[in-house]
Amino acid sequence: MTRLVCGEQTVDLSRPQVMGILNVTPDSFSDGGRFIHHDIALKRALTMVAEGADILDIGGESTRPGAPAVEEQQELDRVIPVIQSIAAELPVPISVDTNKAIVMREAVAAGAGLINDVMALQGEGALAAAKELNVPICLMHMQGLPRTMQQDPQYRDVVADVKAFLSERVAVCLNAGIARERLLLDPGFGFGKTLEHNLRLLHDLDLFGELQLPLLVGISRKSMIGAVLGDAPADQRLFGGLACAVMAIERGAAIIRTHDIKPTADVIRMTHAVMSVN
Ligand code: YH5
Repeated sequence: MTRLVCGEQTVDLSRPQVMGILNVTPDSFSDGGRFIHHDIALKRALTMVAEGADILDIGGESTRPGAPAVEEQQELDRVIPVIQSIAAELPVPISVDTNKAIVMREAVAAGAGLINDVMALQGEGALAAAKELNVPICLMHMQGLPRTMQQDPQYRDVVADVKAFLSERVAVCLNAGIARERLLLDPGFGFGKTLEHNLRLLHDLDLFGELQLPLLVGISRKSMIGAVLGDAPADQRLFGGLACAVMAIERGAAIIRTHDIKPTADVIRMTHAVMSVN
């Protein structure tokens, strides 16, 4: 049985886990201005855990295509107080969705037990920070940078190229002294990928098993679902996202990152029950 040690908390990887997305950006938990209502964020966290979230992923920077970069201090101001209050109130592993070394350090000091980095520790000082912090790290693949990544992404072979990138980042981490047991991998759905690239990655997700590390998959509400379902808006992507979650788990995914906790938790339990028949 594999257990990820996330500071005070642990994550049981012998069954698929639900990572709930808690965005702490001005479009969520704010009055439209820059003030974040921490009490509302904490209530949302409580609901997410009650609905079946095994991990909460807290992010203060929008990495949606075209989103502006968030300044360091602003990201800290958004994310740290929320991590502190959730860590104090709830016995749930907290993941911090950031690519900045200073945010990683302060988040772990505030109670985060996992680093989720869409830049796979390529940011300035991120590798050294992650090594010292001694928590698990999710290394995600992205081609390009959020502002421009959806402008004509190209691959020789998307599965082979993404695998090669992740394999290289694992080697860099091992070289830096990060234990292999601390690493998780994510192909980065939607990050510098066309619809065809995303469909291929999910179709062939089992090939990432060769890397022999737990796989995290985030497809929830992403535009690949909207595109397949005839330009469905974000609030009409739930069932498409659940189909993707089932397929990801069948192909070996260990953690599903989602906005939709209860439906995803049910779908995961059902899929796992059938997969456990011997
Ligand atoms: C991920 O896949 N994604 S932030 C656009 C959407 C919907 C959702 C409406 N952080 C991932 O969730 N971390 C993000 O269209 C992530 N894996 C990991 N590990 C983007 C996001 C989203 C973007």
